[in-house]
Amino acid sequence: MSLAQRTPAEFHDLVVAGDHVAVARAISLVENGASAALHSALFPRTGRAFTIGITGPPGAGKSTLVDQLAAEYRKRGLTVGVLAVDPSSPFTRGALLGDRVRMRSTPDDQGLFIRSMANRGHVGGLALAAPSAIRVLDAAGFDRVLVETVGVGQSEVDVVGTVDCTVVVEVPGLGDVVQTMKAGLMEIADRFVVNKADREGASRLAGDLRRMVRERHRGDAKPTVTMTQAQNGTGVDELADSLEQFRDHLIDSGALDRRREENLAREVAAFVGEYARRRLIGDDLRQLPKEMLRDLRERTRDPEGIAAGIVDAALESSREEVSDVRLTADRKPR
Ligand SMILES: Nc1nc2c(ncn2[C@@H]2O[C@H](COP(=O)(O)OP(=O)(O)OP(=O)(O)O)[C@@H](O)[C@H]2O)c(=O)[nH]1
Ligand SMILES: [Mg+2]
Repeated sequence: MSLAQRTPAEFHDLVVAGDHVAVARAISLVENGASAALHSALFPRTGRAFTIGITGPPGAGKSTLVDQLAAEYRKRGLTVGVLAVDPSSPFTRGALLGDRVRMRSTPDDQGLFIRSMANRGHVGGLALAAPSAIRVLDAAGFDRVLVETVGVGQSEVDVVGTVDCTVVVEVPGLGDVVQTMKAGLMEIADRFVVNKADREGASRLAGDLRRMVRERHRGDAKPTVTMTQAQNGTGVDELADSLEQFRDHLIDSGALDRRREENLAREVAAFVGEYARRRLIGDDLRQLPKEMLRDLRERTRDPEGIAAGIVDAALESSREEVSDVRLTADRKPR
């Protein structure tokens, strides 16, 4: 039976059973923003997977590393879902980095699912679609979910705010620890990886990172620094060990629940913004009232002031509606 012939409930059951075709379809629905029923059906089934974001500059070897890490987890008997979140257009990136690695699932391994996600202009963009796609993989029962994304500061996608653990991948020759600090990576990294350890300067970079962590990091779970050669898998088992240690720490200390609660609350805030925007002004910005467009053009009111006005007016009128309803109810004859 094809997916199209299934009822929504049957479809959801297939996703939860980890059926690769159904999972792929569910992620497409999420990407296209047409999935409210799917979200509410799957959400209660989530929270089991440990989700790991792998971030770093273009060409650092993230895909190669994710590939190897997924293989390492499979060796350990764990199932893995992989999401490569790619905010840039295939035209610029593909041409720029002709040697980028594309990950592929092995068709006969039901325990490994790989999918890439690009911004196809859906409302809210990847920032809102990515956490939902991660949850599809979580609901599908994958033990570990790996999410590849380019580093902060270069991307509108804040995958970091949606995963349980963030790995920052650095490579020798692309920068130093001062840049790491400036880019705010110290704050987001739970684990550092120095990839391309076969290259000159790798040991020095790792040493500098370790020193920086010792000096600057507060809290009990200091980020580790692991050197890897993703190309041949060297260091990947050590990385998996350190990720599993971090997971144990998060669970034992109760920090995992706190982190997830914070992430979900942040997502709620993002959705409030998105829904309010959709409800109040829609997708076609030329549909803004003519006098607002004129005020903007003539620079008599600034964008923030107009936005605040729109939201305040909507809240005001809904408050009036509510009190109307109450008045009517009060007047009901007994
Ligand atoms: N020398 C060396 N090259 C590596 C290593 N790991 C990956 N590479 C190479 O680096 C290039 C880029 O690797 P990718 O895995 O595509 O890097 P990426 O970070 O996913 O790149 P984008 O997704 O385009 O940002 C490829 O040619 C890899 O073969 C390594 O440990 N040593
Ligand atoms: Mg990649």
